[in-house]
Amino acid sequence: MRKHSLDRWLLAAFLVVLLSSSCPFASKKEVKKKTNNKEVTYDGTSLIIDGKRELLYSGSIHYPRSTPEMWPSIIERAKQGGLNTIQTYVFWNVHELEQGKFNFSGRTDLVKFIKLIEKNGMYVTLRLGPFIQGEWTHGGLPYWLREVPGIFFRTDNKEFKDHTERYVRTVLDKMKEEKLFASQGGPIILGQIENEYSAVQRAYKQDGINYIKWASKLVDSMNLGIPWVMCKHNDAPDPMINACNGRHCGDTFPGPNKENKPSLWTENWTTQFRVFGDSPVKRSVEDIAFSVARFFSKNGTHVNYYMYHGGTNFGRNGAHYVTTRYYDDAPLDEYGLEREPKYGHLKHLHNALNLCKKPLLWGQPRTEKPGKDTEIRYYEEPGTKSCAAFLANNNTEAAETIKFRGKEYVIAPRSISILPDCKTVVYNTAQIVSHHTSRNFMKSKKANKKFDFKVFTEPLPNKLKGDSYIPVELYGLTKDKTDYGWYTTRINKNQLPKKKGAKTTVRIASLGHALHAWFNGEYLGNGHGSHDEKSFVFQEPVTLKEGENHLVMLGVLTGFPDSGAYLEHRYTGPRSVSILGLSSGVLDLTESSKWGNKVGMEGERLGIHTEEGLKKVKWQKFTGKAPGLTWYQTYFDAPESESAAAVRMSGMGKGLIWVNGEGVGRYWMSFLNPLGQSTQIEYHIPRSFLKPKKNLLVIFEEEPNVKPEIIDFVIVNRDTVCSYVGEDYTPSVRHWTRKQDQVQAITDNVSLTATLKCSGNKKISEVEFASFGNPIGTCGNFTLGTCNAPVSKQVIEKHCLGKGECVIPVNKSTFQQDKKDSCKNVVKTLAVQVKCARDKKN
Ligand SMILES: *[C@@H]1O[C@H](CO)[C@@H](O)[C@H](O)[C@H]1NC(C)=O
Ligand SMILES: *[C@@H]1O[C@H](CO)[C@@H](O)[C@H](O)[C@H]1NC(C)=O
Ligand SMILES: *[C@@H]1O[C@H](CO)[C@@H](O)[C@H](O)[C@H]1NC(C)=O
Ligand SMILES: *[C@@H]1O[C@H](CO)[C@@H](O)[C@H](O)[C@H]1NC(C)=O
Ligand SMILES: *[C@@H]1O[C@H](CO)[C@@H](O)[C@H](O)[C@H]1NC(C)=O
Ligand SMILES: *[C@@H]1O[C@H](CO)[C@@H](O)[C@H](O)[C@H]1NC(C)=O
Ligand SMILES: CC(=O)N[C@H]1CO[C@H](CO)[C@@H](O)[C@@H]1O
Repeated sequence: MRKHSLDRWLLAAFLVVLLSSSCPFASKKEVKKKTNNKEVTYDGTSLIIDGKRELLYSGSIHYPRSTPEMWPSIIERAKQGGLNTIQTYVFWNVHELEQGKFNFSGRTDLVKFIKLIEKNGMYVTLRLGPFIQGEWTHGGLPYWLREVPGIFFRTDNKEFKDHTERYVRTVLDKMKEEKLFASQGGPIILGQIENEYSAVQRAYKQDGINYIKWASKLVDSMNLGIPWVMCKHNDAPDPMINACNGRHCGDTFPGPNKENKPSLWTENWTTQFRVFGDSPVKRSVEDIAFSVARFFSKNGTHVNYYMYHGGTNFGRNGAHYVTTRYYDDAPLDEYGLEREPKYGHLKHLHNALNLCKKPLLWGQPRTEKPGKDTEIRYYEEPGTKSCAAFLANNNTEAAETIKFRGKEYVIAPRSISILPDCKTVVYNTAQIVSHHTSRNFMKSKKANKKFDFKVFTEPLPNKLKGDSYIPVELYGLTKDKTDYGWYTTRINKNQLPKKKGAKTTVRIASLGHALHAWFNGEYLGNGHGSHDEKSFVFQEPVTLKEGENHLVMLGVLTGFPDSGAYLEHRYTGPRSVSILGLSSGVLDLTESSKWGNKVGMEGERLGIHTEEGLKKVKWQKFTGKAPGLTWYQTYFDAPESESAAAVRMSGMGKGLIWVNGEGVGRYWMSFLNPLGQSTQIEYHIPRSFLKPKKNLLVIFEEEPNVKPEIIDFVIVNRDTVCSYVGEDYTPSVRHWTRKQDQVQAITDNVSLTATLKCSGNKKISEVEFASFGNPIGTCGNFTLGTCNAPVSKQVIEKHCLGKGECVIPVNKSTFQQDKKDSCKNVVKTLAVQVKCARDKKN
């Protein structure tokens, strides 16, 4: 049976190839007729859903990186941002934590997540794995898989394929049972199997090719009525669609590997994920808008923002060294709030592209290159007036004038203007007319009482059992149950003649990730690697005493690795340990001593991060000073208001946080970036973790002498709202609509305006800055330039105070500069910053 329907699918695919290659326009018209076939198909132009072509604006949102309580708001905001598709990975290791025991409930309720998306009238792209990378611990593979005898991940290996098939079928059968595939009337339109495989295929040679063919056949043979993509895998076997991941797919993507496959962009990085210790980097929305416009100008019909909402790596979910906050710089920030203008400017871009939909999907592409840095790409539908153009200026320094169909257009430096009728500019990628916001962390009044910390310090083991001659590998020791593994050994001084005058030193070479060491019960200190250079050497002077000496090491993980070939064969933890400065030279303890081991902390074993577990140890009053490896606990009331909440870990070193037993994540304040700052200070506590009063905060801190009294709770808002609009900008795309082949203004006064908008029911309570002139800076930090219209502030106050949203015309007469302009040659910009607040009366 299966064989038979596979043939049918292949035949259908073959027919599409045939039609689209021999007679492209006939085939394009063909699909206009609505058929009963609800299967999702595709051709060289686009995906065809329920018989209709679509331009797809998709955003990645990962269900385990927020809470079910946050999902509705995040998905609605994504929809408001102009997305019509949500893409998520399926995280194998959250669903099958223990072999054979699948869990799809609570925080891992994938079906609920997909149904919420469906409720919002959006589509879903499911990226199944088995391997997902995604800065997720172990790239989404369950730990136990690593211990399956004879296993090699992601290659033609029976054990891996058997477990993968079981997982894939479990997930896909579940989706099918719930009728979630488009062919069943559900929202899932596209699937992805494997992930960025090109990156590792070479390592596996022919076995890699066999594996990918097998994976492709596996999902294909399930006849789910959706196409499958393989991203960053240019030679994806048919019928898998090869898709692009990257920042500039409009330029880097060689295109589909068959004429009948559409051009899809599955990961357009909205920023870069952050690791502890790295320098801050951001990706500007102008750059994202430029590359998305470019991709759609070059046959692209699907873009996916990776991430649209990054969220939080709760608990120990992050991959090695990855920060707990994930892609906070995405259009929706970690807390699910619109990061403006990234959110709004992309929303406008989607509006502009939608105005071009008909020519993009039905027209023929043409290109002209009028200058070195300029390019015209347009689509015309033969026999109609339908036409859309993209005018691109790739010069980063200067504006360029492009002449197109008898009209001249000035295109800002490195930008693309979109003309949905080949006449009217409705959008320019570099001119942001949507508002800006700046995020505020406000110290909570309610949560920050004087905390009464209690402490419990982990006992230091020194004679653990074990007979390994080398310190055992740390991933295998901890088995993803904890970040911590103990190592102890004994050295007998009497057997170690010391070199005269030389200092004895213990030297530990570690493969990662971090380490603490003690000698004869005394703390020697700690060391760590980084995401790019995991291994490090820790070296400290020690004093040997007569008889037995004890060396204790604590190997610390920051998550499992998530990329590269042979992931099942990664090693980490302390590797070689030696004593230097002996008359015998260097004593290699990895050969002359036996090592004892213990997995995890006592506190973890007893579960003292929970209310019940708490009682199992004796807590002491915190007196202002504590050694490392100490647990801290206290109670706090929920921060006021309904805004998102976070805890600022100032004063602390490195460890883990729980609130009411829920894992908030790993924190690492002491790993400073090159600017000397902690990489992440605030740690998100979802509201669903909190109750109104008496919330239990438990912290496990690795380092000594920290200052928990400095910790504070904050509420998060984006109540600082700004606008920054140049008088030469293109008015908002919202003025326009499309009627057949014409682009029409919705109003007859299309003029340039700046908009300010408060979130929630808040109102503009104060104008903090306003200048029509040449102000400088960014939202939260504007300063006056050399040119300023003195009435600026009054004008804004008149337009905006007391309103939830206001629109300000951006032109000279608004700011009374028609005659008395003191700097006539300056192109003016309006910069405004206001504060939003809840109306006191309500
Ligand atoms: C499934 O996972 C949820 C967390 O999302 C957890 O609360 C629940 O106990 C798990 N169920 C089982 C049967 O393990
Ligand atoms: C876009 O598709 C057309 C065929 O419809 C092809 O001729 C052209 O080369 C493609 N352009 C790009 C940039 O891939
Ligand atoms: C645009 O300019 C960049 C350098 O700024 C260059 O790498 C790229 O190839 C240019 N693209 C085109 C299409 O000219
Ligand atoms: C156009 O003008 C009218 C009245 O002057 C005003 O109410 C409306 O908001 C304006 N529309 C736009 C898009 O500026
Ligand atoms: C504010 O802007 C000025 C110059 O525009 C800059 O020197 C300063 O570092 C900025 N301050 C902050 C906190 O960003
Ligand atoms: C400038 O703004 C005023 C409102 O302040 C409006 O009446 C006028 O039409 C605008 N002028 C132009 C040229 O857009
Ligand atoms: C995951 C991945 O491939 N990331 C790449 C994103 O792009 C930057 C530069 O464009 C690369 O340095 C990263 O390796």
